[in-house]
Amino acid sequence: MKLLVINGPNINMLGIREKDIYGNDSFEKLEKDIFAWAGDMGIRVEMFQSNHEGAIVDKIQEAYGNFDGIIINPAAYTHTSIAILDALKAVGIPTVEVHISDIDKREKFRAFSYVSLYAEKVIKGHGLLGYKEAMEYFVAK
Ligand code: CA2
Repeated sequence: MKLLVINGPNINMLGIREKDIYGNDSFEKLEKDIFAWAGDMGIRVEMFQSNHEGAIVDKIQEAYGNFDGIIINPAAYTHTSIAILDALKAVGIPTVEVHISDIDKREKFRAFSYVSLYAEKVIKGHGLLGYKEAMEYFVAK
């Protein structure tokens, strides 16, 4: 099984500020953890991070026919991007949406997610372990 893990804008800044919300771990630590978990689970993962909406749409389109699942934390684009929602719908790849924080318990504008209209599972507020949970979900499927 091959999964594509996509992280949106500013996730590469993890561990630098807002540690009370996103924790102390860096983005590099998250990448290392994801590859280690993938090794343990016997699956392959590719990781992609971008601060640009169009680049994320391009990556989702390129995933067509090449991945069994997508794990996506669209970050701020969660709440704004119909383009990312449409790209996910266009490729039809099973998708799990992950949020490090619990977006339902923060500012009102974070509670709505376009991507949730497509994602078959949404994991929020479980910190970086949410990505592991998403991987386990695909393995169990
Ligand atoms: O909780 C999540 O995973 C989010 O997707 C993270 C996004 C936020 O816009 C979403 O509403 C919820 C933010 C990504 C990281 O932002 C940082 C800001 C400052 C310092 C480090 C990271």
